[in-house]
Amino acid sequence: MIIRRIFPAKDIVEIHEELRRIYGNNFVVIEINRVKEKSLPFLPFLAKEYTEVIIEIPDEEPIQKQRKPIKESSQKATPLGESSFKEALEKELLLKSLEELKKELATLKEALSKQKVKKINLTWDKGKPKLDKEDEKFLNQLGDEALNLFDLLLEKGVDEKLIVEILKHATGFDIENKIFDLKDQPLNALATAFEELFTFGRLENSEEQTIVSLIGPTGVGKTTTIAKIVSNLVLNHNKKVGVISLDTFRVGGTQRLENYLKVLEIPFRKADTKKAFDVALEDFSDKDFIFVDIAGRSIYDELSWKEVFNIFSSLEEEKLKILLTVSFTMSEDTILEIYNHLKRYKLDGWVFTKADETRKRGVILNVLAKTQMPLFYITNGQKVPHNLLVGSPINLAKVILE
Ligand SMILES: Nc1nc2c(ncn2[C@@H]2O[C@H](COP(=O)(O)OP(=O)(O)O)[C@@H](O)[C@H]2O)c(=O)[nH]1
Ligand SMILES: [Mg+2]
Repeated sequence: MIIRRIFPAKDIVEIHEELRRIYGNNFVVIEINRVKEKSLPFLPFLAKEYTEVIIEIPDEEPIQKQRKPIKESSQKATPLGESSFKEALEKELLLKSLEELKKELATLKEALSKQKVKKINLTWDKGKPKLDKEDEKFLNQLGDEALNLFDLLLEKGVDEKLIVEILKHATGFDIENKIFDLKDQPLNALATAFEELFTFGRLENSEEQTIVSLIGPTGVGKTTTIAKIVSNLVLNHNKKVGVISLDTFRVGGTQRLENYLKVLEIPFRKADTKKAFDVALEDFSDKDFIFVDIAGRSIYDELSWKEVFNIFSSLEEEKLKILLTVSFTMSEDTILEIYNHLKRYKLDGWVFTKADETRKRGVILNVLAKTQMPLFYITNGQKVPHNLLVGSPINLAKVILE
C-alpha cells in the first residue's frame, strides 16, 4: 500500500523517526519532495516549504502504536491526516512566523540600544569614510521626512557616512510601513542625534577656578568671542571674571576689548612676559574664571606656540581649558590641519565663529565626529554680547537647520 504523508518540518531525520514511531520498521520511503507552500494571504512575505513523503507499507495496515505525546508538538514534525493537513500547516506556519518576527524585533531593539552607548568615531585620516552595503540598505528604507533631512545635510556639506549615522539616531522604525522615519520634528530629532553622537562642553558648571584661553588663526574672532563669553558668565551666571591679554605687540589689538570690559567693570591686565602673567594670575586669585586673550599666529610658527604653552606650563592641567577657535568660513581640511597640528599641545574644546557668514555649516558636524572634541560655543554675528550660542545639541541643530 502506498501512503502519502506531509510534514511541515524539513528535517529528514525527524521525519524518519516519526514514521518509525508509527509504522515500526515496516516501511520503505519511495519519494521525498520539498513542496513550496504559496504564501499565506495574511503574511505575504513568508513563503514556506514543507516536506511530502511517499512510503510503501505492507498491505495490512499496522495498528497505530500507542503514540507518546510529542513534546512541544506544534514545533516538531507531526504526521497529519490529509483532511486536517492544510489547517494545521497554516497554524504551524503562523506560529513560526510570529516567532521569527519576535526574534527579529529583539535583534533590532538590541542593535538600537547598543548604538546609544557608542559615540561616533569616523576614521578620517584615510580620506572620506565610505558607505557600505548596510548603510545603503538603511537609506533605502527611509521615509520622506528622513529623506528630506538627508538631502538637506548633504547640501550643507556633511559627509554621507555621518549623515547615515545621524539618521540612525534621529529615526525610529515604523513597523507598520516598514520604514525608518524621524522620531520627532526635524529640530528635536537632530538634537537627539547630536546629543548621542557628539560631546558638548560647559564652562559655567566648573567648581574650581578655571583659566580659559582661545587659540586659533588671526581674525577668526577670538577677542570678540572672549568679550561675549565673559559677559555671559558675568551677567547670566553671576561669575567673577578677570581677563589677561598677551596680545600686546599689535597696535590697537586689545583696545576694543579693554573699553568693553570697562563698561562691565571686568578687571583687565596686559602681560608680555611669563612673570607678568603669573603676577596677573595672582591678582585674580579670587576670580571664578580668568580669560587669556592671545594674538593669532601661523600654526607652523613652532617657536611662538611653544612660547604660548610655556606661559601656561605652571598651571594644573584640569584648571586650564584651551579652546581651539575656527570659523565656519574655513574649509574642513584647513580646520583639521590646524587641529592636527595643535593637538600635540593641549586642546579641550571647539569654538566655531561666524555662523552668520555662510549657509554651508555642515562642516562643523564632520569636524566634531572626526575629532570627538567637545563643542563649547558657536558665534553667529559681530554683536557683543548677543551673538553667542553655548554649545548644546539643540543650538547646534538650530545652526544646521537655519
Ligand atoms: N560676521 C561675524 N564676524 C565676527 C564674528 N566674531 C567676530 N567677528 C569679527 O571678526 C573680526 C575679527 O575679530 P577678532 O575678535 O579681532 O579676531 P581675533 O584676531 O581672532 O581676535 C572682527 O571684525 C569681528 O567683529 C561672528 O560671529 N560673525
Ligand atoms: Mg584678537
